[in-house]
Amino acid sequence: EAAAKAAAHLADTEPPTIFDKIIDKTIPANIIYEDDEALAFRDIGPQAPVHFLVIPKKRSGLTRLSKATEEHKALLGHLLYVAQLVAMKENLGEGFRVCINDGPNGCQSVYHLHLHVMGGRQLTWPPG
Ligand code: DGP
Repeated sequence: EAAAKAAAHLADTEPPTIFDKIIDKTIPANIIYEDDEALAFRDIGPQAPVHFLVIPKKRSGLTRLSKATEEHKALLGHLLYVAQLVAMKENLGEGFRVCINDGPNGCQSVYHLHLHVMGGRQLTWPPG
């Protein structure tokens, strides 16, 4: 019963997104990293010479970062770890930026948690 409760707690209440089709490979994406839990692929509208997204393969209720619960802590850590792993593979040793847009004020457009990783040029601060 505890497991069922946990599953219900993590259930998605919002519809699937375009990222589900990228995960199941029914639409193409330039995938640059994949493991059991995470996928990284190049953003369709790059804002820097290198711009990729890191997403969980199972959304697990994480339509947006603000939906995170205790159960998501290990996955969140893993996504951040993958972000730097792939950044290093992409030769971003001079520096890069990791960004998560949350909700309307954060300009989030796809409701499946994703980390933006951008680099390959001098980035400016603050972002708009
Ligand atoms: P956000 O605004 O943080 O929700 O960013 C969503 C990002 O997803 C945006 O930078 C563009 C990217 N994106 C949307 N649809 C696709 C797609 O079909 N393929 C790829 N590669 N990226 C996509």
